[in-house]
Amino acid sequence: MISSPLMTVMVDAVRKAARGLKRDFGEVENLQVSRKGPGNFVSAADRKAEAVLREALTKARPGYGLVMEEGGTVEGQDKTHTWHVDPLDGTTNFLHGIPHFCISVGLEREGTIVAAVIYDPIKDELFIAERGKGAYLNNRRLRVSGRQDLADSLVLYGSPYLGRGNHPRLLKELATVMAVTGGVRRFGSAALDLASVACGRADLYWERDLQTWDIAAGLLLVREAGGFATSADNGPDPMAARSVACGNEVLHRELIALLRKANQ
Ligand code: 2AM
Ligand code: CA
Repeated sequence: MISSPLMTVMVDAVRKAARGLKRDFGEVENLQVSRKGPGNFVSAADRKAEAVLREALTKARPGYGLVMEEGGTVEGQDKTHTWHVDPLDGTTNFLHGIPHFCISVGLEREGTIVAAVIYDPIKDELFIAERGKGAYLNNRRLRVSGRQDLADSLVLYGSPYLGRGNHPRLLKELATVMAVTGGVRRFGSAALDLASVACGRADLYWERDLQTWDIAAGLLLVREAGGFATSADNGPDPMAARSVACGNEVLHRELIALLRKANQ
């Protein structure tokens, strides 16, 4: 387990915001049957969670900048530190009453992610990592899977929202990956997908058209768990590229080759 003042700040903030989200999720389940659905209610829940996170993080570290899904970018006096905050990753799941979503908070220091918290309030799973100190799920140290054969591997992916990204490209990539791997899953939370690779539940994950708050925390989890994470085009900086491919060293290399082949 990691105990540091920084981790305490992050975990406290995330747990506080999660209490509200969990309560609101209970309400969403009741709203499914209404004609309009729970759309506005979910937007409000998302904004409330973000406000809680923003207040707690800013109170503890006043000068740090923030990049938030709802509130956009807030410059801080301290130009070396930036929080990347996703108050509700897996929004579509939440909206439809599917219990698979999380809060994700990553801290960037001069271009490097140094601390990460991802919390799934439904499963009560807290994923944390600090650069150089390892990654943990609750109190257990994490390690990416050791599988070496694509044929045995479970692969996660994500697809862009309607009207966004490049669907034909994804379909080519998916066909290429599906043809040679053990199975594919599309769970709908980039942060939890990265966390799943970090803890060895899934072997590989790739997705394009993401934002920094979707992946900041998860990237550190994967790397601190001994995994490799690049952009989907094998670039060194997924945050800049807004895409990710990750897994253990051997399977990551194979995934990159498959994605390249699909795009030829
Ligand atoms: P969200 O739930 O916060 O919207 C789904 O594939 C995953 O990608 C989710 O983590 C989703 O975050 C994220 N995502 C971010 N931008 C996206 C986009 N343009 N299209 C689809 N998913 C996106
Ligand atoms: Ca997100």
